[in-house]
Amino acid sequence: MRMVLAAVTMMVAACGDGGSGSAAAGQVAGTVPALAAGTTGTVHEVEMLRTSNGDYVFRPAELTVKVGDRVRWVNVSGGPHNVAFYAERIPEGAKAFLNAGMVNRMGALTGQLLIQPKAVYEISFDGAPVGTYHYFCTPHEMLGMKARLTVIQ
Ligand SMILES: [Cu+2]
Repeated sequence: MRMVLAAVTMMVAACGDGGSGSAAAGQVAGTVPALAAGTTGTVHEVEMLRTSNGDYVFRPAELTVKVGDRVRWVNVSGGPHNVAFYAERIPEGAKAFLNAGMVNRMGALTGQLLIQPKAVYEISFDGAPVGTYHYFCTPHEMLGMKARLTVIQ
């Protein structure tokens, strides 16, 4: 019986998607989540929210990621929010890169609105031009909902 249990445990571990909280932390850290092909980097989360002061913010407002990483924006509160990049404030070549890589765009460099709480929007920076990307939230730009992302090699 003990051997059967061990075999089942190994199968779950091999799948890597069992949602098992009992796996050793070291094993989890070495596991690459199922993402788009070629994406092996870290996933960074940025919250989109309305603070208790009534400010609309991306948190963190400044983030540095590596080429190959992904950024996942999460609608926490105060939505709808989105991610839209300033065409003149992104690196050379980034416009074409983003327009090709942003899913469900509302327009050039403009991601879809996230309406439901906890809705997410992800962009892979695999192959992205390095440099600083300035972006904002279309509904709340005038309220100062702006941030920047720096992509390094
Ligand atoms: Cu917003």
